Amino acid sequence: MNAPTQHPPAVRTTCAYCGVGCGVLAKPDGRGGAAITGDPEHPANFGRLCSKGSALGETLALDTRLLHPMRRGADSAMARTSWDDALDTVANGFADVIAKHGPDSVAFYLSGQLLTEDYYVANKLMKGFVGSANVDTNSRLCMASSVAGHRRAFGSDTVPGTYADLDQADLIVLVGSNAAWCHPVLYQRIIANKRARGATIVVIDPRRTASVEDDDLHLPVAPGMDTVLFSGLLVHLADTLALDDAYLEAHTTGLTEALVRAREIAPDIAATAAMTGVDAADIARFFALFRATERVVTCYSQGVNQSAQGTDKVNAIINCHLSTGRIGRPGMGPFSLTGQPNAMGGREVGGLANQLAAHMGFDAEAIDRVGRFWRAPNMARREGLKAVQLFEAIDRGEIKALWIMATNPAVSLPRADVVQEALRKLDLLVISENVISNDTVAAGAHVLLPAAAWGEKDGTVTNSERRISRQRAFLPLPGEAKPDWWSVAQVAQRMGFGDAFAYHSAAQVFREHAALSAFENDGRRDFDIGALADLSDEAFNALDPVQWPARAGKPATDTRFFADGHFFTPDGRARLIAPAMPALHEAPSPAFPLLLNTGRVRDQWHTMTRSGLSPRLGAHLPEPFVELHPDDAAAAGLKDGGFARITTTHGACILKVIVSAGQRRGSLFAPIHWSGETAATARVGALVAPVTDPFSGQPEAKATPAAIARVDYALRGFVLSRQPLTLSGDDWWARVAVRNGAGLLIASDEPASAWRGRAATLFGDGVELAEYLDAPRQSFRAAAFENGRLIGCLFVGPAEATPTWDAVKTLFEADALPDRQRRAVLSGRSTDGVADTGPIVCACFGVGLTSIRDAIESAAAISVDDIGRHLRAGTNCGSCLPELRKIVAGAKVGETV
Ligand SMILES: Nc1nc2c(c(=O)[nH]1)N[C@H]1C(S)=C(S)[C@@H](COP(=O)(O)OP(=O)(O)OC[C@H]3O[C@@H](n4cnc5c(=O)[nH]c(N)nc54)[C@H](O)[C@@H]3O)O[C@H]1N2
Ligand SMILES: Nc1nc2c(c(=O)[nH]1)N[C@H]1C(S)=C(S)[C@@H](COP(=O)(O)OP(=O)(O)OC[C@H]3O[C@@H](n4cnc5c(=O)[nH]c(N)nc54)[C@H](O)[C@@H]3O)O[C@H]1N2
Ligand code: SF4
Ligand SMILES: [Mo]
Repeated sequence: MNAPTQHPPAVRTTCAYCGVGCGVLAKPDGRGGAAITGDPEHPANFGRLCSKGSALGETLALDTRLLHPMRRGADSAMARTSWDDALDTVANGFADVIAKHGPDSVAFYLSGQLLTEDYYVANKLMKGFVGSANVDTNSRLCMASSVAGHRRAFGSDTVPGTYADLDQADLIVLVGSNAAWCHPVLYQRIIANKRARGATIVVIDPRRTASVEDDDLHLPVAPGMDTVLFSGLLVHLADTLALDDAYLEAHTTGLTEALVRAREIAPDIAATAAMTGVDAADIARFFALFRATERVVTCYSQGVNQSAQGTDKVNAIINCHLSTGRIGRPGMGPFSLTGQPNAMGGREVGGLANQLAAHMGFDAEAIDRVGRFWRAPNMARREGLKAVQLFEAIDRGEIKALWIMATNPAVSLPRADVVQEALRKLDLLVISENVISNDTVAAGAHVLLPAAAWGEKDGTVTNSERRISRQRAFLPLPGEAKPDWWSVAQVAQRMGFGDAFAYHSAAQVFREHAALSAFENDGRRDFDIGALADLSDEAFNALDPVQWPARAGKPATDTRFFADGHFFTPDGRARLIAPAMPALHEAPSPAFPLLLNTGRVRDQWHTMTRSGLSPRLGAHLPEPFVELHPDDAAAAGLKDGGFARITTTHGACILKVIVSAGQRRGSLFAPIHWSGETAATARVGALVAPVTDPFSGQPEAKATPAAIARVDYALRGFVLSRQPLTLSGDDWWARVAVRNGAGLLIASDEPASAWRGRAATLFGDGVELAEYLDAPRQSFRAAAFENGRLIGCLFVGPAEATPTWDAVKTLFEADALPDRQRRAVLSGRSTDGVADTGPIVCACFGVGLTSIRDAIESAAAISVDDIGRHLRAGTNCGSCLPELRKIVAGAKVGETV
């Protein structure tokens, strides 16, 4: 019947990952997979994809998926159940708790990875029908400070600019944004502007990241001190008569207070330099550049938002744009880069506990308006609990029933171990998930609901430039998976709210959401997509990417906001805000002398439930690590490639050490991606303090006082197996995706002889083991064969002579091995000349550092372009170009990189 067609049509959809919101063409292969390419017609990427987007096809397998509803039995074990039973359990469970303890004893915890339609239905159920505003989202950990800053300055949560501004700017300031790794396609657009038009780039980040090229100005600001820098800039602009007095007079209020405060915080360049730790000459250069350049875009992300002073940082930045009138015109403006694919959609529906719906707050007029529109019997009348407070209330037993959708809080919230324990206290924990296990599921759900995943979902997402794009299904729903909006609507119906939740399609939900945005709006609210409220199902299916505002009856002309100088405050004027004097929430102490900064790496996404499935992505930075400055490493006796225990008041981790001069002295950087599922001891969120910004409630994730100490393991090595394996005991391990199997990188204090005993247990009885033990040298190698097929490898050796796995991995990944290769496995080399390419730099073509260095040393390549011609590295998605440039530059000055 449904035989795979030879040339199935490509489906236009949107990338599963970041807020750039790239258009993707997915061509199903008829066997559950798909070929993925960039959509040349999508205005966010014009056909480009980064390494993560390009590898989406490697993440579609169903092995780790939750495919059926599950319910916890009397014996505490999870067992498969019917949708009917699962939905009844959720509906009755919530109704019981509400009846006994009131509406504020229940909560939803949502995510910027939900579709707008999922988000809308969940928000409506809680805020209009349950009668509580306890709906918060992982956007609280992500964009909340930008939202609060926008609302203080503009009276609305508006991102004024568009991506085209990045093509037209002459100065682009990246503040707390590692866009080269986190918004790669946008970063390539910035670099294209630099190359073509000579735009200048300034990067403000305590670390020298991949986003800093040699000729860029890098200001290694002391953690948390951005407000000082931008206060100093405001003072400089005022003192050098660079303010736009006419604009300030016509369109703003608050300059005097903001400037008086800025002078208190940062009276001059010397004071700014002293507090930020940045060289005074570099600060002067930045100030002069900003002053002299009309077309400036200031992009900011988590180095700004995720901070105990995040909202003030946002306003300190916006103050500089408002006071120079550089907003709402081509090539200029403050630009908050959103993280998740639908961070913006979540804000549009009101997914945050302090928003109601459609960019309306909890004023009486808005409550009345939304209540009438929804015909809601039970409107929430005040703000609900924000994420960190919400989980504290769970820990205290005040919240008794929680529904988590599309987020993994037992990894991603501060004090993640405490969060994981708190979840166990709930009377009812419902989790809607794509995967059958993660650290949150491991906390013990009562009901698990299988959700449609990327590739199966159907609805809309909004990117950083307010552009709404369709995510379209190109694969059938597997097992009994269902869209998230469907499960919420089903539960609502079972709670007695059938009329308001009789949805049968995403299109129907979208139309209602669009109608609410326009309801009694008349231009008073920024968010208005009334023009889309009457889309037919066909038109919704065919919808091209569209930017808001899209007001009914108004042509979509210039999509920048504030070009007319009108803002959404009561008096229509923008507000300059006086920030507080910034201070670290907790200064380093003798016990915890360093500051732990946490963030992202190029090829992993959050808790790795999707990106962790791709062998290509796993090759770039395969192990959880901590990066620190050579001086701090020397003081702690740490060596590059060794291990260290990082400790804070809240928890501890053991991570691989990377020593890098790009780190600021006194700072540690550790990625957030590894969890209890993917590593032995790398739950970095467990170390983070639960401190929040006073306005946004967003947690500080970049500056927790920490200590570091060396850890030595006697042996190091790796395991490759066809089935995923876990190690018990005190061994250190990290899981890595490999083709046709699973990999573990390991470190251990058990002697080689003990590993010989473990090999048989690891690979199972009845396999044929080829072994090699050199006890005096502490080296053991085993290859396991089943019917002549290589099914496992275990290599351990002394830490000074760690066996590398590249050649063995290549042999293992090949499905059928010729005899001579089979014999060669234990040598750790291939006889076919499969060279050890070294750590992977280019994920698209699997090109490693050794190959690149060889090409440079043999003079075959002297530039990044040559490397592309000889090895293809960097010629597909371009995500590795920043690293290639560093390697070439390093080789030129004879450095090792
Ligand atoms: N590869 C990849 N890309 C992603 C994601 C991912 O998981 N992986 N996640 C997406 C999501 S949800 C988000 S929110 C974005 C985040 O994107 P980014 O915000 O760019 O990423 P982060 O690495 O969290 O932090 C950015 C930088 O802030 C710096 N920083 C720390 N403290 C300070 C400070 O006090 N001041 C300043 N100026 N800088 C500071 C850090 O050193 C870091 O380099 O990325 C999105 N894109
Ligand atoms: N220390 C520290 N902590 C941080 C950060 C940091 O920089 N430092 N960054 C913060 C930020 S900005 C963010 S955005 C968060 C991200 O943190 P999380 O949201 O916790 O991380 P994810 O791995 O993206 O979790 C998404 C989960 O939802 C599932 N999922 C994906 N799509 C769907 C879907 O459509 N439906 C359903 N039901 N499930 C789905 C996935 O399988 C996965 O388990 O982490 C935050 N935490
Ligand atoms: S930049 Fe990369 S991760 Fe982000 S949307 Fe585009 S392809 Fe996806
Ligand atoms: Mo985020």
